[in-house]
Amino acid sequence: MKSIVILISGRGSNMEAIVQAAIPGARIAAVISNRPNAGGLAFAAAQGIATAVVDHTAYADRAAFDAALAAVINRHAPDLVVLAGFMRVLTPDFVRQYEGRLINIHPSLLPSFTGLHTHQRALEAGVRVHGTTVHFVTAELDCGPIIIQAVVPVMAGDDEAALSARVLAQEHRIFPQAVRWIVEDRVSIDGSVARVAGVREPGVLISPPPEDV
Ligand code: NHR
Ligand code: GAR
Repeated sequence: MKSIVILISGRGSNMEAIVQAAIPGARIAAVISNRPNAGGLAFAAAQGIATAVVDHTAYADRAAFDAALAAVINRHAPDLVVLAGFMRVLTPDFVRQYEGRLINIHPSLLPSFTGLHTHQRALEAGVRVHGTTVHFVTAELDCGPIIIQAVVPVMAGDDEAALSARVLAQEHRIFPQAVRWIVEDRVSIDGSVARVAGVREPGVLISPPPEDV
C-alpha cells in the first residue's frame, strides 16, 4: 500500500477527485493546508482522512515554513506528495527532500504560462488551445518533468470563468490518472522527461470534443 499526502490551499476539488478515484494500492494518509480556512479540509475530514494546517503566515520566512510543513508531512512517511492547488512556492531544500515523489497540477499547457493567473494570460495571448499539466516538482517553478497533459479549446466569448471551468474538468481526469500511474510504478524520470510504461505517447491526452466538455 502506498501512502499519499495531499497539500491544498483552497477549494480542494482536485484533492477530492483523487480521493474519489479510490486508486487501488493507494491510501490518502493526510490532507494538509497552508490556509486555515481552505474549503477542502472539511471534505477530507468528512472522509475520515487526517487533516492538518501549517499556516505560512505564522513563520518568519519560507525556509521556516517549509521545515514546519516537512515535519508534518514526514509523520505520514509518504511515498508520494501531491500539490493540489497548493499556492506557496517551495524552497529548493524542501523540493530536494521529496525528489521524484512530489507532483503538481498546473493550470496551463507547460512550458507556456508558468506562474499565476494562467487563464487570464492565455486569453490575453489569444492562444487557440489551453489546458493543464501534471508534472514532477523541481526547484525551478513549473519546470519539472511532464507526466500528462490535457488540451482544451479556447472558444469565442470565453472569459476567465468559462475557460478555467473547462480546464478544471480536465484536471479532474488527468490528476487521478497520473497518481494511478505512479502508484502502479509505471512512471520513470529520464533526465528532464518523464516516461510512462505502457503508454505509447507518454503523457499526452487530448480532451473530448468541445460539445462533451
Ligand atoms: N515549488 C517549486 N519549487 N517548484 C514548483 O514547480 C512548484 C512549487 C510550489 C508550487 C504550484 C504552482 C502552480 O502550479 C507549485 C509549483 C504558487 C505560486 C506563487 O507564486 C506559483 C506557482 C505555483 C504555486 N505563489 C505565491 C508565493 O509567494 C503566493 C500566491 C498566493 O498565496 O496566492 O509563494 O502554479
Ligand atoms: C486548480 O485549477 C489548480 O490547477 C490551480 O488552482 C486550482 C485549485 O483548485 N493551481 C494553481 O494555480 C497553483 N498555483 P482546487 O483547489 O479546487 O483543486
